[in-house]
Amino acid sequence: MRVDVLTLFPEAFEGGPLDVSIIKRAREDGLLDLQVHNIRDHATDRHRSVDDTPFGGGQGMVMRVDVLDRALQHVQGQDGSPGLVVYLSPQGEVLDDSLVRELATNERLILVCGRYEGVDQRFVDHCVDREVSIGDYIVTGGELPAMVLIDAVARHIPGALGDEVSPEEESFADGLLEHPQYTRPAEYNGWAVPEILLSGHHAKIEKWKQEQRLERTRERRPDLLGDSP
Ligand code: 4HQ
Repeated sequence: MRVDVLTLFPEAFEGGPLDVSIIKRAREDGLLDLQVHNIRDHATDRHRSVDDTPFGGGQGMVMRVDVLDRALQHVQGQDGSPGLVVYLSPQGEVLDDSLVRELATNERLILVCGRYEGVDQRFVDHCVDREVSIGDYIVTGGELPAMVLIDAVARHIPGALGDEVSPEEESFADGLLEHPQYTRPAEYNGWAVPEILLSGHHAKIEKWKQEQRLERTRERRPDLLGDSP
């Protein structure tokens, strides 16, 4: 899978979470081809402007449609497939497991990261296929949301999880939270691990884990079970 990122801060993608662990290996193994591009390279005036004041007034600056469109056309021309163009914004549909899986079916994604007050609406209307939010809160730019999306999507590329993590056990598909986890020592500071986990009764342990998952989901995220909180 190829993922292109359009950003004013390409350095935000260097030496971060996409350069370690599972995602680092997926890139090294050629399963994920991440290409980061600087939107400013497509500015045309002598000040290399990428933003301007909003029509109709209001605070802050808006990213220019002409610069964004030139950047996008340039990047789309680098590959046979135009890719699915995704703009990260709080106005988008909220990212969840089903949207992550859907995005992961694309051979190419182009992620557009906004800064300031966002991008000119004409870019969204004419150039963007999907507007996606990582949740109902504001971050400073689309770069962190893009990294979250790339990480979550890359985990669904066949072979990306290698053999230390099973795609089956990591699944969110049955819509339940995970059971609690414990490791040695079996007792610390008088804090004991649930006895059942030390019993060796495999079937009973599996039943206990499933009960824990259901109980936790009912308690913490009843919305996942279709119940009101
Ligand atoms: N922003 N999910 C405003 C977000 C965001 C989010 C990114 C802030 C875009 C212009 N993006 N910029 N939440 O808060 O995706």
